[in-house]
Amino acid sequence: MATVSSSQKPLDVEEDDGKERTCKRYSEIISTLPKEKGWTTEHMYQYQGFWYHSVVGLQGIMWVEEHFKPRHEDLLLVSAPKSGTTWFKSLMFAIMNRGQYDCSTHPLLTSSPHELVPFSEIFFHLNIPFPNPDTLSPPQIFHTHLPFTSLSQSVLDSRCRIVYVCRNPKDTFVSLFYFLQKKEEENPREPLSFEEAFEQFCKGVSVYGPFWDHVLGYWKASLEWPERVLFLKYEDMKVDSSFHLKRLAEFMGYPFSLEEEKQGLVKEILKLCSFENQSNLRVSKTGRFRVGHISMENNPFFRKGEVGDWKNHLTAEMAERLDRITGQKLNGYDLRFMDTLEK
Ligand code: PAP
Repeated sequence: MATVSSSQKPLDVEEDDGKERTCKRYSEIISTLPKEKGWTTEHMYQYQGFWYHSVVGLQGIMWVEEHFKPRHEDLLLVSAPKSGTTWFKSLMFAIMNRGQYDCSTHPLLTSSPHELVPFSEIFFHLNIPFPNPDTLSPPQIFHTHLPFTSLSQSVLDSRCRIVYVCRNPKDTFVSLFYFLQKKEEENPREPLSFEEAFEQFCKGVSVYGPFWDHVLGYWKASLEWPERVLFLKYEDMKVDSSFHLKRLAEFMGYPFSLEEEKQGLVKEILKLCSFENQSNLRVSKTGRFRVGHISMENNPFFRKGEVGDWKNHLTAEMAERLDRITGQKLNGYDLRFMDTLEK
């Protein structure tokens, strides 16, 4: 399969061999890749064993593979789409920057978490040398959806810490389907029906899918390098928030002191980042986030924020089928998903 080789070039699109030439080079590779009908785009492309939504998205991914070079002090948040990225971006930002802001002036009240923690895959499309690690003071938090096997050698060599968050496949599928529906107006073609999208998800043809391969890549890495990869679940953070927030802070290198705990800082951060609080902010309801010239509505990133909403959307047969696939794919690994909060 065609791949882009890793290099040590600086993180600067303009100093590259010209954006147009780079785009052309990537497009040539993309034209050779296996294709499938996309959920809301004409085609999805399979690259290094995973599926991608569009040519533009894949160009961004190839660029990250070639150029993204975090430093040792930086933190990388990784997630399969719709696994809790927005929530974990705010939690990690709030943990790292606590003490700098009080509750009334916190950037998380007026900015999208997607502005505060940049998404690496869009760097290429920004046309500016952003974010150039050499001009930013470490540490920074970056986010990517890249599968573990597609992380470049420079990410691995940096030995930066990686926080991976995942979510049960039934809620992830439902969340992804409705997110892409909301963005439908931006897409030229008729989106797949719920049933068609479900078929594709089961076959592994979903954005950054197969879902199970994405999760397993980081699960295995977390077992092999527990000091470098922290594996967290959306549902665990819902159920035992204080415990997992403290675990996250500890791993990031920002543990809560007893004094901070006594002052109620853990609870404060959880409240600030909660779905109830974040989804009701003006910036989330009507705002757009801007990174460089790219702008996107914040609202589609907040829907229900629940564990178990799949019950309102999947038939019993669909749920059984996904459970069966999950059982087969995770067979032999000590990894389970919680898909309901009911006992
Ligand atoms: P992304 O990977 O495309 O950035 P991501 O943030 O992972 O998206 O997914 C959005 C989901 O997280 C939505 O789930 P739902 O469709 O099942 O409702 C969204 O509601 C949920 N979400 C967003 N913010 C929070 C939050 N603060 N707490 C809990 N869930 C949240």
